[in-house]
Parts: sequence; C-alpha cells; structure tokens
Amino acid sequence: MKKILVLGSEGYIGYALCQHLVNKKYQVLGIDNQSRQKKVEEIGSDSLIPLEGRPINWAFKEGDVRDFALISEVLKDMQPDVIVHLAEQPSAPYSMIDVNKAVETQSNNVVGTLTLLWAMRLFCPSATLVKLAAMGEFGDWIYEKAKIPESNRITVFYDGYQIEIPTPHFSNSFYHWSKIFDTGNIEFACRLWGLKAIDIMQGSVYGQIGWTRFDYDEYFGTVINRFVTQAIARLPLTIYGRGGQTRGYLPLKDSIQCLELVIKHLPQKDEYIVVNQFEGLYSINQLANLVKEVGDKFKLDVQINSIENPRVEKEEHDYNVEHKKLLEWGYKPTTDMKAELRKMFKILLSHKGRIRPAVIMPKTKWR
Ligand code: USQ
Repeated sequence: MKKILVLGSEGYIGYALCQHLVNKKYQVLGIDNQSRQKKVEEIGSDSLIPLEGRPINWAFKEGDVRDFALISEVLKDMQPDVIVHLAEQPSAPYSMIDVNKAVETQSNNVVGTLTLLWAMRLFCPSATLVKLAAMGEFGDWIYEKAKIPESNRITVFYDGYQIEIPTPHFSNSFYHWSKIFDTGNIEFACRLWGLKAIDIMQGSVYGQIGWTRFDYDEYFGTVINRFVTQAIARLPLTIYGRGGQTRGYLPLKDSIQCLELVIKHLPQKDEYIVVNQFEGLYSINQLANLVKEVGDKFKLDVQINSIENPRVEKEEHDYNVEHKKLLEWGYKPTTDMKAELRKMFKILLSHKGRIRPAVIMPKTKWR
C-alpha cells in the first residue's frame, strides 16, 4: 500500500484525510505544528466540535514544514510515495488583517512550499507532491472573459500571433497571492528538477466528518459552515454585499474522495498537473436560501441579512470552470446539498452551547 505523508494533518481537511487513508490501509505519517488551533484561539474562537480527547490513529510528528532539517529527515527515512501538502494558513480574511498577518501568511505558505520542494529534490525526488491550491488564484478579472482552465497553459491571440502562455493568475487577497506564488514555484521545480506534482485548485469546502474540527468565525469559517452556525445561533445569515458572488463548493467528504482519487492517479516523471476540485457552482444568495430552507425544517426561523461587504470582490458575475479530470478519474459528486446540510444541522445543534456569537460578524475590512 502507498506511503502517504500528510503535512497539516491536524487541520480541517488534514485530520479527515488521515482518518480516511488509515481506514483504507494506507501507511500514513502526519506532521503538524498546531498553528490552526493557535490562530483560532488567538482570534477568540474555538472549534465547534470539541477537540479534547480526539484520537490520532496514525503516526504523528509535531513540526513545521519550514523546518528544512526535520522535513529532510522525514523524507529520507520514510521515502513516501505521496506528500499531501495542506500545511498552509488557509484564510483569505486572516491574511488581510494587518501587515503581520499578511507577512505571516505569505512566509508560512511560500517558504513552507519552497522548503518542501528543495527537500523533495534532494531526498525524495520520486515522490509526488499533492498540493492544495485554490480556484480563487484566478481572481475575479477572469469571470466575464473566460472559463477557469484546468491547465497551467492557455492559448491566446496577441498582436496577430497565436501563443501559448502560462495561465494568468490575478487574485484578490494576500492569501490567494501566496497560493499563486506556490503554484509558480511548484511548476518551475517540476520543469527544472523533474519532480511530479498535482496542484489542486479547490473550491470552498463545507461540512463535518467525525472528529474533524469545525470553525465558523469570520476568518476560519468558510461561508456555508458559517451560515449553518449562524442559523443554529438564531443570528441572521451574513450575506456580504449583493450575494451574487459565485464560487465552486464541495462537501468535506467529496474533498477527501477527490484527494484519494488524485493519489490513485499519480503523474509520470516531470509532470505538473492542474486539477479543478469542486462539486457545483453556487451564488451566496442560493447558499443562504438553501441553508434557510433546511434550517427552517429544524424550526429555526432562519433570517437572511445582507451586510456591507468587508471584502473587495465582484458581487454579480458569471462563473465558468473547466471540470473534467476528477470526473474522468471517477469522482462521484454529492449533488444533494440539502442532505449534507441536514446532517450538519443534526450534528452541530448538539454543540449549540459552544457557539461564541462575538466572533461571527466580520471586523476586517479589505480596503
Ligand atoms: N461570504 C459571505 N458571507 C460570509 C462569509 C463569506 O457572503 O459570512 C462570501 C465571501 O464574500 C465570498 C464567498 O462567500 O464571496 C466565499 O467565501 P469563503 O470564506 O467561503 O471562501 P474563501 O475566502 O474564498 O476561501 C475558502 C477557504 C480557502 C480556499 C478557498 C477556495 O477558506 O482556504 O482556498 O475557499 S476558493 O474560494 O476557490 O479560492
């Protein structure tokens, strides 16, 4: 069975992934520096699912992906087939708080990935890097003009010539820019040293599995997780601006399903592959209405409120994304979002007393 190194194994996706891979009999080693929990505590919140006593059923090392000596040692000893790199600061709003948070985000993410690439080159060049990137790398300039491609090259016509250029990225937060820099470094390392990598442009993830942490605060809660928590706390759902912002979304269990499919479809030598990972495209207004419909069945009388958008983003736009590879590899999307939302309400209602209303309203303005 393949040996999988998971960097960021205590995070929202990392923990669920490790548990899934161990259940499927993969050999798993997790590394984590607990930074997610520390950051969530620092902004005055906590996981809605209590983490005390949660089991870790796989080999684990405490450590930071920027620690070259540690990562080199692990790669030498373990010789993993796959390195799933999830050890990044994952929040766009967090990266926009102030200079320290912007610098922390980019140094953690860019330096971490670069350190890992060098360690792979020197000590484990046969492994495949599976790196979590974001569809938000493209930014909103592309929405009205083209489909978000599932490739790192596109063909354009310029001044009478047809040329192939690197897919342009032009994002909207310092967090997303860190992902863009990662993408550039990974593609370059594959070209230069013959490394293998799959760069996963993932949409916004929601939902809960087992002991996975669950955040709902302004920074670390993704929008659907926040809406469900707000409904349970009987607070109005916070639509930012007009609510026409459209993105790709997927439940956590689909993210795990897709990551396993990626592990089963590793590239050949020298290959850098881009994959777009999401279930479906939804606007914020659609999401709010779905959460209301399901929440009202739990007699929560869900209210929806449009508030001033703290972010700088288009609020009405088209959104088209190429979505082929995962479906070809066998991805079975969970299309019934209402069933997923029902499961979330059932689990999270029992933790209602842990919700901290003070962390819900956005305080960080992007401009
Ligand atoms: N939004 C609201 N109300 C809220 C929270 C968010 O209307 O209370 C809106 C935002 O303005 C945005 C949309 O919901 O238009 C999505 O926000 P989000 O916080 O769910 O997602 P985002 O900031 O884009 O980041 C999340 C993850 C990040 C991942 C990214 C994938 O936090 O780690 O990389 O989704 S993507 O969106 O494709 O870039």
